[in-house]
Amino acid sequence: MHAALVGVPYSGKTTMFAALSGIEPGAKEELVGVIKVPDARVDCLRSVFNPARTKYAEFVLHDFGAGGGRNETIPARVKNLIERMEMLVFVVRDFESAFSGDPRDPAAEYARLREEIILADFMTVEKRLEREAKERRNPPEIPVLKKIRARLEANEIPAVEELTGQELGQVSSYNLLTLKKRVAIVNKPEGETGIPPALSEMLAREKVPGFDVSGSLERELNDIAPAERRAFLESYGLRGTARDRLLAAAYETSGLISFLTVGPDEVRAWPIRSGMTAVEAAGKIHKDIARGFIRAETVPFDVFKKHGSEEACKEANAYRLVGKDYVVRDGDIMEFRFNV
Ligand SMILES: Nc1nc2c(ncn2[C@@H]2O[C@H](COP(=O)(O)OP(=O)(O)OP(=O)(O)O)[C@@H](O)[C@H]2O)c(=O)[nH]1
Ligand SMILES: [Mg+2]
Repeated sequence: MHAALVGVPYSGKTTMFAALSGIEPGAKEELVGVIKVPDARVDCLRSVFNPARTKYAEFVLHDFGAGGGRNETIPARVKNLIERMEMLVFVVRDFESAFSGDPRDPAAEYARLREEIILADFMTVEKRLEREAKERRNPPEIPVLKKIRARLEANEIPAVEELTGQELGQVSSYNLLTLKKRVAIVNKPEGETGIPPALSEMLAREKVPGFDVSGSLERELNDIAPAERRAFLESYGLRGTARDRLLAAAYETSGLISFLTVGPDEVRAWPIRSGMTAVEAAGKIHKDIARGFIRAETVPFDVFKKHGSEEACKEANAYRLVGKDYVVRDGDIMEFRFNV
């Protein structure tokens, strides 16, 4: 999963990048941080299998800097870059800033970002439809684009649930910003918490998960020994880090789950969309495994843990044989049988 921090200048994107990724950035404009998604199931399986490699799911965070003019909400250069992301993480400022000319108004800032992605997509869609009106080639995505344009014209974010998987596929090459998953982070001063009601209402209306963080405070965690971080956060009344909350929000809003693979070579978590079948999950590992799929053996992690080992699971008949259409569940340990 690739996500970009998006916000107006001085909202604290780079501060948040450092806080969330644990990486202290240098002067580079464009920052990439790989966050390993903590997973107690992987920790446990690692202790059982003692594998050569352990791989956690990864969440890749990008900060594309500001660039462009100071008055632009999202500069064109950044817009081109965030098009390639799967998720937008909006950062809105809720602290007094000596740099920004704007007042402290996180709801207004969020509204600006929201308008900006609506406008950007409207222009993309409108341009395409205008060209189509001249060319009259009638490609299959035209009705979908019209549906989307109607939403955007009404200043609404098109609801992904209203489009079928096929329709989404037809417009996927347009990389529309409003069809991406969104999460909002409210950047608070140290010691303050809470999302202002005007903003929470906006977020709730469009089902965008949001949470409040003091970016500069959480960034200080980078200078604190890991063992002391929890006590530091608790002294500010905080439970869990900004990173944990971002990952939880991101997984929830994208409907992501993980299945697991185990063995002496590797214990690994594989993030997939909830609802994927065994053969689709196999394809995440390798196309050949999906192509030559015969069946899979699976056991839920909790059941595995209860028995404690592969041998004990086999003795207890805990493994299930499943076919291509089996819907994979969060925490399933999967072993695929295939022909190449
Ligand atoms: N008081 C306070 N200041 C903050 C906080 N987060 C960031 N700042 C300050 O606000 C300024 C801008 O922060 P950045 O993290 O550089 O903001 P940015 O969004 O990356 O800015 P550009 O990349 O220039 O658009 C810096 O001086 C930060 O120290 C915060 O939570 N509280
Ligand atoms: Mg920055």
